[in-house]
Amino acid sequence: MQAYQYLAGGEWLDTDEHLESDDPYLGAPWALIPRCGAAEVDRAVRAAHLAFTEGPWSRLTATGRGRLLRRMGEVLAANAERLAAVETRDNGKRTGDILPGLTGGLRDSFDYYAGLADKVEGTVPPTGRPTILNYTTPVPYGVIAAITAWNSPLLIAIQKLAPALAAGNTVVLKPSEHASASTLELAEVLADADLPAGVINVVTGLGAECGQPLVEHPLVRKVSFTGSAEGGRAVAMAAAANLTPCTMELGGKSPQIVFDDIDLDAAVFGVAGGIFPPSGQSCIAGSRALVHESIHDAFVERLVEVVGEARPGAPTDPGAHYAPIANRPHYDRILGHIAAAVADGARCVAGGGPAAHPDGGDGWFVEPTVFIDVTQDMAIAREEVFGPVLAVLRFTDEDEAVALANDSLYGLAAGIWSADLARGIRLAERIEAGTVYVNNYFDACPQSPVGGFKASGYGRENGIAGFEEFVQTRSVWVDVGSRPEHPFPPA
Ligand code: TXE
Repeated sequence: MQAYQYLAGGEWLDTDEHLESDDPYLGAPWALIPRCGAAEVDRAVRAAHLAFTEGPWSRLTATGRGRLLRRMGEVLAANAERLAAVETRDNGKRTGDILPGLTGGLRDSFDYYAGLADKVEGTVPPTGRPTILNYTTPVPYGVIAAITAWNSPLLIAIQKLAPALAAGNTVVLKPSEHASASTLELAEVLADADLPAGVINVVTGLGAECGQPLVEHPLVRKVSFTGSAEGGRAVAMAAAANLTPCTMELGGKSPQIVFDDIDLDAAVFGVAGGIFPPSGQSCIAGSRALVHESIHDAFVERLVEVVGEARPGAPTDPGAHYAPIANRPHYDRILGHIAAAVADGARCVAGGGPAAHPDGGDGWFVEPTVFIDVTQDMAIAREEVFGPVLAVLRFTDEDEAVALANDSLYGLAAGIWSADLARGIRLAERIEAGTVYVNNYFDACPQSPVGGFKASGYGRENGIAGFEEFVQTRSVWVDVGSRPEHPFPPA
């Protein structure tokens, strides 16, 4: 099996113990990742702190950082095949879904923030004080703890690295124990961009053993977390001990609202395409379909036909309609949600359980599954499955659709399918979600901020907002023309 090391201060290091990482297509371990604890975390954080306070990185100008980021985008694209292959092996994500990002959108992240690095400026507020020069400047935090989830480790890590480094911070990455390999190899690749040692560090291991000490470390100045709401709560509580600020990119239970004026195939293809290709393993997966009463039956009939045409395949196979679930615990979790939905009285009209492995192996495939007769009180309408399971509900008018959409702890994304764009925009203003799609789903780019409302998190990634998460404002008051009076003058 391939044995990985962790990265601290430019050195690749071993741990006494390792964790096995599974290949979900084989249903068997393929790699060993370091089981880091507090000692390894401390070594990585101190290396990041040293790189931030001394050495070449701390002396780089903003333009110099931008130049390095552009180089990072180049080496990312040059190593796209290698990185995509290791991520596919580690979490079963289709290679065809990873590659375009590495040569396109994620490379663009580095270029976008390279360009922004020396464009974010301070201000000179009009204080009205004749002898005072007051100005503000954006100041980097220092060491950023970037904790990521297993479904898209490269995408999630790069969305944090690019703005954090552009702003002048240094980073300690902690990928999920279920899929750490691609992040480790990303750090190896990015070192080819002549990054000074300690700017990017990677520790791997369990949330409680490795993630928690990272969040609690006194030299960590900001936490950027991507994961479940449950994980986010634990991290936010730990960060609160040191009053360390966080950004939280969490889960969702995103609705897709289908009106009776939309072409039926467009609606079915759009809704199915908004959850099933990544087997539902996307934070913004549109896992609730709210369908206008008048087209509900026709919509469901066509949806069942289309979903029935989905074929499982090897994640390296360009023809695979869907790939395995990323890890065994999550595979079991999804099957548990399906069983609970049946027990609650929802009616399964497509899928409903494990899918036959395309080559008869032991990997973890789940059929694209559709439930109808779902009511708002059912868990399948409220809890994030993070799997290929779509809950279909009915509505009769716009107000009911908005009420259903907003009746959720989450508020990450939403889709609106209607031929009436004015209605789409009108509803987008009423839905509690950080991203609303009208007649499309799943799009994203470095220029446009993403993030959640409510239990889906707080803070933003991508765009200028994503850069501003990694700087804090300092205000400086310079007295240029007076001298202090005696503070306690005699009566
Ligand atoms: O999350 P977990 P997973 C969400 C998605 C789903 C979840 C799946 O909606 O809910 O992520 O990813 C570390 N202290 N998003 O299962 O378990 C853990 O080791 C410190 C939303 O990985 O929360 C892992 O590295 N760290 C997202 C990371 O947290 C801890 C897009 C996430 O683990 C910890 C993708 C602790 N106490 C998935 N406990 C979005 N909104 O953009 C766990 N970890």
